[in-house]
Amino acid sequence: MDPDWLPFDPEPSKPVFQLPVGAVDTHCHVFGPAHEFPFAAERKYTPCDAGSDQLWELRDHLGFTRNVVVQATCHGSDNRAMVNALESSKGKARGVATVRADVADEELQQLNHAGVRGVRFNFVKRLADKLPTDDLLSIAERIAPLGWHIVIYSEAEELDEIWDLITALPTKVVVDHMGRPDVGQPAEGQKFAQFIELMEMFPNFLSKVTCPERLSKNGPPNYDDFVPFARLLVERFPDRVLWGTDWPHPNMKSHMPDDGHLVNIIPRIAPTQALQQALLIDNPMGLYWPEEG
Ligand code: 0GY
Repeated sequence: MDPDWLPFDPEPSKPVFQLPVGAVDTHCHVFGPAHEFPFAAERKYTPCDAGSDQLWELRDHLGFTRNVVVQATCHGSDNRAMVNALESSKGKARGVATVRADVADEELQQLNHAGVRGVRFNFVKRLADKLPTDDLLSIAERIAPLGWHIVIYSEAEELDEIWDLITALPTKVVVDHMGRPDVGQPAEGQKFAQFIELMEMFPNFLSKVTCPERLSKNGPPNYDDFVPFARLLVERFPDRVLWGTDWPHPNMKSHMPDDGHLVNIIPRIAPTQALQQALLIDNPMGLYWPEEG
């Protein structure tokens, strides 16, 4: 593990907000354990181990019913740790994979069978080497017939650069962490307006209203500056938002959040029962378990 790595909180508080039965944590990861699932040679960080058993313990402690496990960049395009987590969840987890353009059809079929429903394109330079646009488009064309979607991770400043590429994608597109806005700016201000415009212009786009711990400058336990951004999206696009913990919170440097506190933010960004039902159950179920709808 990197010398400055902050491990996840092993004893998060019990949230005061009671999650509705059926709630889905749509953004979490597994790391290793490294002795079983070694990290990728091309990784940009080496985390602590954070295996699926610990993730299921957290799920039960917080009161979630299901998870979406997003392939972490420290495992590159070796999806075995994530797939192992899906298998051990007994149907209670679906996944988002990382694949390269030369991925075999057979591997895509196996991932689909294991419960993968999307791929992630990571544009954050500190996390992953850039994939050529042609490769991304070819991956998009290969996964579209499976009914998968594409998850985009980028910084707000990169939106201009990637706009044409992401708006041309033939699938549903999920943007991580609201496109990482600067929450020191007003939520109604000019900078976030570009992201709202993206959501308005392209109805195939969804946003995760996630990562107060990463975006907030006010910090824990209330993360006040994060709230207006997430609430604006939840209220304006109630059927196109998703929530997740981001456990085990890779690359946090300022502090390690208490996951119970993160759950307590939900009623502040989704203040009515109808908004909570959409955010926590209907939207993720439609994307990851449509057959149960
Ligand atoms: C996140 C954020 C980060 C890392 C990863 O896959 C990853 O390594 O997603 C980050 O460092 O900002 O969404 O988990």
